[in-house]
Amino acid sequence: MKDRILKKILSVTAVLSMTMLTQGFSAAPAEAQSNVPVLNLFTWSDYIDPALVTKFEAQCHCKLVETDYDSNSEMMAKLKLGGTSQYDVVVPSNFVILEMADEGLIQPVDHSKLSNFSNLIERFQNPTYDPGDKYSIPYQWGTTGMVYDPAKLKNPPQSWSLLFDPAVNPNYPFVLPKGEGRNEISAACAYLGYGFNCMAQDQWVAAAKLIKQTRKRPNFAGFVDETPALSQVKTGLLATSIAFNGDVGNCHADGSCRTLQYFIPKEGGDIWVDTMAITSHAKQPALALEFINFILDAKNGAQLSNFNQYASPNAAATPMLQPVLLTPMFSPPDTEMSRLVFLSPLTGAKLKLFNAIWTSAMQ
Ligand code: SPD
Repeated sequence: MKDRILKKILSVTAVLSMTMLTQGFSAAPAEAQSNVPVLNLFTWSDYIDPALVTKFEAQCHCKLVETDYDSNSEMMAKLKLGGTSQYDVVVPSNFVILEMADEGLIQPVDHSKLSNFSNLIERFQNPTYDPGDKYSIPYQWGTTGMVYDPAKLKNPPQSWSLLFDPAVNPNYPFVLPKGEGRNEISAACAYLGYGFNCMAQDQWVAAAKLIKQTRKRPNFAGFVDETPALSQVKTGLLATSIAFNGDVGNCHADGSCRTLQYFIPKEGGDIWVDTMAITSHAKQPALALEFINFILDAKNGAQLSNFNQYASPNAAATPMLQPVLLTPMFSPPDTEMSRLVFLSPLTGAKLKLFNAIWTSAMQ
C-alpha cells in the first residue's frame, strides 16, 4: 500500500517536472524542449504502473502521455474522431481487433522490431482473434464476472441472477456497463440460457428485452462502466456490479476493498485478452514499437502484472509474479475455464445489427 502511494507521488512529481520542462517553467532551452518526442498512450484506467512509465521515459528519452478510457467503445469512438493520429498506442480487447483493423483504425505491427516477442506464452503467439498477432500484441488477460459486497448481499447465488432477477436484489442500487454492450447482452444471454457468447439475432433481441425490463427496476442506478462502477461498490453506493477480476484484485491488494467478493457466474463469463496496437496514423510508430517491446520484457511484464493484478501473457515474467496472481481468481483452473468463453468478433452487417439492438436496449 505504502509502496503504491509512494509510486503515485513519484509519478505525479515526474509528470509535474516534465510539464514544467515542456511548458517553459524551467531554464531548459526552447530547442531542447521541442526535441523531446512524445508517445501518446491511450489505455484503460489503472492499467499501467507509473514507475514503468518513468522507466520507459528514461529508456526512450521521450515523454509518455497517458490518457485513459473505460470501454472499447469509448476508445474506438475517440479514434474515429481523429484519435488515430492523436494517439500512438491503444489497448483494445481481443474481440474488437478485427473490427478496428476492418475500419482502418490500427496498422499491422512490425514484428522485426520486437526482440522480446518470444517471451510470450505460446498460445498468445498465434491467437485465433488475430492470427500471427498481425495487428495486436497481448498486454494482459483476465475475466469478467460479478463483484458484490457481502455486508449487503448475504450469500447471493453465483449467477447472473444477481443482476437480472429482481427477487435476488430487490433493493440495493445496481448499474449496468454502458460500453460496447457485449458484456451486458452476453450476460443477459447467459442468464436466459443461450450461453455467454450468443450470436443469433433472436437471442440478442431477447437479451435486449431483459435489459430494458432491468432498467425499469426502481433500484437500477444507470449505466456505468465496470472500473468506475467498482469504485461505487467500494464506497458503498452500489451493492454489486459487473467487474473485471484484476480490478477487484487490485483493490484487494491495496486494502481498499478487502471484503468484496468476485465470482464467475455459473452460466458462464468472459475471458479476454487486452492487447497493444498501433493507431493507423500514429505520429511515433517507432516509439510505439519500442514501448510494446519494453512491455514484452520479462521484468517489465512482471512489474506490470504485480501492479495492476492482471494475469500476464508473458511466460518469461511468470517466475517474478506475486504468488497471488497464480491463484484461481487470476489464473482460473480448468473447472472455471470450461465456463469461460472468448467473445467472437463482430464486423460488417452483423456488427451494425448488434449495435442497433444494444442501442435500443439502452433507450
Ligand atoms: N482497469 C483495467 C481494466 C481492463 C479491462 N479490460 C477488459 C476488457 C474486457 N472486455
